[in-house]
Amino acid sequence: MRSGTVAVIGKANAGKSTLINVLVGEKVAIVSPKPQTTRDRILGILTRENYQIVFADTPGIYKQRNALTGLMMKTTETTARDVDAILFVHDGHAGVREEDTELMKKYAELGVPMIVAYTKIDIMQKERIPEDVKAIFDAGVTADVYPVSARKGMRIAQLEAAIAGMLPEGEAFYPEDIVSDRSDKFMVAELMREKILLKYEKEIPHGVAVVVNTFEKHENGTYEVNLDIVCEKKNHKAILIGKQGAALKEVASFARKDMEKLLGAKVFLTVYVKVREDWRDRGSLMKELGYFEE
Ligand SMILES: Nc1nc2c(ncn2[C@@H]2O[C@H](COP(=O)(O)OP(=O)(O)O)[C@@H](O)[C@H]2O)c(=O)[nH]1
Ligand SMILES: [Mg+2]
Repeated sequence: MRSGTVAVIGKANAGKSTLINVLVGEKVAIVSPKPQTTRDRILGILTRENYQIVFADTPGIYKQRNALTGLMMKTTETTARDVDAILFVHDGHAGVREEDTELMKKYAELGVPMIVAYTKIDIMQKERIPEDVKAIFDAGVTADVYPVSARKGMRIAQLEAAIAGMLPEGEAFYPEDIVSDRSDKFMVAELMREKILLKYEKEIPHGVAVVVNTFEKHENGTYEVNLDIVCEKKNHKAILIGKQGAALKEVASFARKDMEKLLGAKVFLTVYVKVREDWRDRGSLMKELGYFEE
């Protein structure tokens, strides 16, 4: 038996969370076309007969802009140092630039085995793949490169085998039916945040935190969920709610459907929008909203 933890590293939007979801075979991390979708470290666990891979999804590599992105970058850095292997995810569709190969080298040199997943090959010209792989080698990156598509599930089995091959011998750490280290309550908040990321533009989704106040299962099997969407500005609140509440009603309804899929039961969802001025710059407020410094 092999087992170990794999840090999933790469730029914002590279496709890290999507890749973990397909490897694990369940949605353990939310996904959106916007950067800063993943804020916390989340574990996704894949158990087979001969190995257990514990993927640590990370917020990705950021320039520090405020206390939240600062904490997100720190989460990425500490995760990369404290694992058995690194899976560096590169968006192949975006091309290979020097800054990309420099980043790959930086992580390859940490002394932890690393491979590169070159993803999104479903939306790019196939001819470019060998040229890019060569460019990565020529730049001096000492890691094997695996072209894949998470969205279309292309070449995922090869990537999985390569990742398993990097892990040390050892017993499984988690029971085989566990796919995530996060609670249903956490995932419910994340699903709400995902729908906000998908629906609203610009600063609005990045300034939002979701706080679950009630998460209760009733005797008849249904769930009651009450949550707050906390935003940074009064005008953001107005946009979030929309004309006669139409926008909020729509996102809440999308989120509720996903929550029902996750929980396998009917969900009664109540959502309030609250304003906490500039919470992303205030450590104490961040803590209150569920973002901790460890
Ligand atoms: N076409 C395509 N899009 C992808 C693929 N993987 C991820 N994406 C998209 O890329 C965006 C960012 O994905 P996400 O997993 O949130 O990236 P992360 O920030 O690295 O975790 C989302 O819109 C995904 O749907 C892929 O293999 N092919
Ligand atoms: Mg992510």
